[in-house]
Amino acid sequence: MERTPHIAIVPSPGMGHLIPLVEFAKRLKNNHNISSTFIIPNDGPLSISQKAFLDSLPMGLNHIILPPVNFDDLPQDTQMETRISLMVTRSLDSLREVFKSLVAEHNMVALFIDLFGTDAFDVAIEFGVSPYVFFPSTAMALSLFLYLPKLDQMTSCEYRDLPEPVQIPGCLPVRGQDLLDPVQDRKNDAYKWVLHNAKRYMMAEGIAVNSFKELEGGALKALLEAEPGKPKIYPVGPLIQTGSSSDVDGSGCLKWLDGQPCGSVLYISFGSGGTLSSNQLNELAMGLELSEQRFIWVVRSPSDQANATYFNSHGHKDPLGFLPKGFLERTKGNGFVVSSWAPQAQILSHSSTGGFLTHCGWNSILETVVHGVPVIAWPLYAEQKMNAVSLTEGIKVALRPTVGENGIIGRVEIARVVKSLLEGEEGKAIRSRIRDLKDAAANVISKDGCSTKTLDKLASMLKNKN
Ligand code: UPG
Repeated sequence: MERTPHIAIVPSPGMGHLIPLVEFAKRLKNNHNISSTFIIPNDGPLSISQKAFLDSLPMGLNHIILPPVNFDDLPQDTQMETRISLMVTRSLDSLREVFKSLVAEHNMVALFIDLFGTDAFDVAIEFGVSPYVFFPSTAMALSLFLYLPKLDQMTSCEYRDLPEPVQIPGCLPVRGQDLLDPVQDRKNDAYKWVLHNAKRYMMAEGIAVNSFKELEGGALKALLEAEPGKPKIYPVGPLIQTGSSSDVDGSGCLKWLDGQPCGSVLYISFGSGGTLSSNQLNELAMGLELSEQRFIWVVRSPSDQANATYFNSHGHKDPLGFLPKGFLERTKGNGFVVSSWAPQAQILSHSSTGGFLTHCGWNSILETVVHGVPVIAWPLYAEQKMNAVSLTEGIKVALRPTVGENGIIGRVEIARVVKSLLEGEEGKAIRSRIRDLKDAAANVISKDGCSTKTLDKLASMLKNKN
C-alpha cells in the first residue's frame, strides 16, 4: 500500500463547488504531498465544463464518476438543495464500493465533503476515515449553518415573517427574506435537507472555509470561538481558480480585451447556473447599450427559473438569438458577447477589465477581490442575497441596482449603475477599497500569510493520522 496520505473528496455537483475544492486539493498536493481522489455523484452525464475540468486535473488528483442516481420519482419543482443532497444520499452504496478499493490502495486520512454531502460521513466513519467539511461559501453562511439548528428551535414562523432581522453570530443583521433560498420555505424538503446537513456538520473533525479575516472579520471571529463539540474551523481562503476552467479562448474575448483601454470594460456573468427572465435579459441589453460603456457579457438563454442552467451551463438553445433585435450590430466594437461560458479567471485578471456585474456567487466574489475589480451586485438565488448585503453594506465594494416594482431592474437604472461604477465618484471609492482588499488577499496567501499557515496546520493534522 502507498504511504503518501490520501484524501477522498465528494463535491456537490456544480462548477462553483468543484473549482475551489480542486484548488484546495492542489495546495494539499503541491505543498504537503497529500494526494486526493474526487468522487463525483451525479444524475446523468456531466456538463461540458465539468468534464473538461475533471479531465485536466493535475497528477496526484484523480477522479471517479459514480453511477448516476435515478430521480424519476422527484416532482418537477424539486429544489436544487434537495437534488444535491439526494444525489449524495442515493450514491452511498456506490460510494462504499469506491471506499473499499481506496482504503485497500491508499493511506486514507480523511473524507472532505462540501455543502450538502454530510450523509457521506457515515461511509467514511465505517472505514475509520475522518470526516471533514470544505465550505466553499462565506464564513457568514457557515455561521448561519452552525446556528440554524438553534434558530429553527427558537422560531415558529417563516424567517421572512420575522419582525426583526436575523442576528447570525458575528454578522451584520440580515432580513429574513435575504437569507439563503432554501430556508425561505420551512415546509419545503429543501429546508429539511439544509437543516439535516447543518446538524451533521457537528460530526466533522474540522471545517475549512474559503474566506479570510479582512473580508469577513466578524463572522470568522465568531466561528473561531471554541465551544464544546464544535468542529475546529480553518479559514484557508481565498482559494480561487488559477487557470481557466475552459483553457481555450474559443470566443476570442481575451484577444478583444487586449485592444481595450485599461480599466474600461465591465464583465457581466451570472456564474455557472444563473439565468435571467426574458424581460430582464432584454432590459439588461438595453441598459448596457444606454450606458455606452464597454462590456463582455456571458449570455445564457432566458428562463423564469433563476438557476436554470445550474446543472448544465451550456443549456440547449443558442442564447444569442434571445438578444434584442439589432443589439449585436449596434454594440459592435463597444461590447463583446460570449455564449454560455467564458474564461472568467483570465478576464478578471486582465488590465482592461474595470468592473464586474455578478450574481454574487462566492467564487466570483473571491476572484474579483483577488484581482481588485469593483462590483455591481445582482444576486439571483442560493445565498447570493446575503453575499450582496455583505458587499454593499459590510465591506462596501459594490453598487446594487434598485429592483423596480415589477420585479425587474430597468434599463435606465442599469445604465446609471454601470456608468457610476466605471466613471463616477462612487466607483472611484469602491475601486480604492477593493484594492486594499486585493493587497490583504495577497498577503494572507503569501508564504507566511495566515491562510497559508492555517492550511499548513490542517495538513499536519491530516498527516498525523498516518
Ligand atoms: N466561471 C467561469 N466561466 C463562466 C462562468 C463561471 O469560469 O462563464 C467560473 C467562475 O470563475 C467561478 C465559478 O465558475 O470560479 C462560478 O462560481 P460562483 O461564482 O461561486 O457561482 P456558482 O457557480 O453559481 O456557485 C454556487 C452557488 C453560489 C455559491 C457558490 C459557492 O450558486 O451562490 O456562492 O456555489 O458555494
